[in-house]
Amino acid sequence: MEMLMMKRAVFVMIAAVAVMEEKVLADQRHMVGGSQGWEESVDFDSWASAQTFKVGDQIVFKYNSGLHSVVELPDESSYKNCDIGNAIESKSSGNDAIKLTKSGTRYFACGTIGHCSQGMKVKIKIATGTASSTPSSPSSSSSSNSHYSLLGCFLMLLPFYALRFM
Ligand SMILES: [Cu+2]
Repeated sequence: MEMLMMKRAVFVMIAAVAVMEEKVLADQRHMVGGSQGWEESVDFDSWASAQTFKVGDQIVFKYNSGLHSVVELPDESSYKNCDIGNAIESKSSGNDAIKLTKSGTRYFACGTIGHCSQGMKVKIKIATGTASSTPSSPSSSSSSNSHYSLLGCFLMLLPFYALRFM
């Protein structure tokens, strides 16, 4: 009876590790502004600084399409000055997913008059590979992937070692 429960516990631990690993490696979707979404009252600077954006991830803008929109601005100065007229892309469905296809910085703002200057804008800094990898080194993403897998194997073996001493 006890043995069965232990086996179950081990199985659950292995499953948890597998799920964790999946989460680390999979491309992520970032809901801009968190649960509040694309809204004037959100502090997008602090939202963005708590996120790690990497190539392959998506950012999703959810908002009331009658009130807001999403425009992408080409550079830092357009972003600072809220030059909506310089927009290189605009979306207005109310549920817009944008794929981060390469590293670098991208600038987004609301296209509604006055909203950008009220703070409805966000700067997305996209890292190459995972957070800890150094940009410009092409092998970095694969090496960090194998690092995670090694960690996963180690964690999977742990419960077996623990069982021996029970
Ligand atoms: Cu707006």
